[in-house]
Amino acid sequence: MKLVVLISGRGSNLNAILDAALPVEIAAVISNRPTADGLTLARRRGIATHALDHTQYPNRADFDAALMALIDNYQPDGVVLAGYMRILTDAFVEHYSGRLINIHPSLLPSFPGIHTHARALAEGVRVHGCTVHFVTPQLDHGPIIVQAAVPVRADDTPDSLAARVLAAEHQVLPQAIRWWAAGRLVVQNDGRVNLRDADGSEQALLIYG
Ligand code: NHR
Ligand code: GAR
Repeated sequence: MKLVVLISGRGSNLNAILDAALPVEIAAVISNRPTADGLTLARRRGIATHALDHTQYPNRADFDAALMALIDNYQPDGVVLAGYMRILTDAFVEHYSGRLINIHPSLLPSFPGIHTHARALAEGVRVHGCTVHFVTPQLDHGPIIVQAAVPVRADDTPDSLAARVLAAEHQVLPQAIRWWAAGRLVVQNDGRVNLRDADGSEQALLIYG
């Protein structure tokens, strides 16, 4: 399976994908922010990188069209949003329908969008986490592939909670890609994801402590 990974910043999820030594080819890493540390990390590993600066485009449609053209040069089987911070147009999402997944830092459908950790703390939830899902035009509402739950502690700050969730992200995103590359993910007609030949509760990771 050939993948293109989209990032916006640090790239720790990208790093987790690379460290997992998955049976996939990461053909390119693209960031909408030219200064993203994840680009440096990818370059060091000999992966083709591109910075496509969204501030240089007049609108989202033009930016996404350029992004699509860049991605399609690589003819990927899949595109992974790994900390990608720009909302994508319907045209983009439809072009990669069934070939686009995202790691989101909350237990969807709770807390779609940004600033998820601060919002989770403000609501007083006791369990938080992350979700890998197929991307659909409706933001953070696509078919759920896998989720990981982590406890929220009384003394958590958005940063301490984000760090706990991030460690969980680094486990479930490579796992989701492994399943995807093995052809085990089937989006059913009811919009739910079936994991072929699953032997239990593999699609839920529960972290205690
Ligand atoms: N696009 C679509 N159509 N559907 C999804 O499910 C998407 C998507 C684009 C990105 C990732 C998502 C996340 O996991 C994602 C899912 C960015 C924003 C956002 O508000 C929201 C959700 C996600 C990514 N971005 C602002 C924007 O104006 C910019 C915020 C910033 O730069 O800090 O694009 O959370
Ligand atoms: C991750 O927590 C990811 O879930 C989140 O940004 C972080 C990126 O970290 N994504 C979003 O918030 C998408 N809106 P990374 O660059 O180190 O992988």
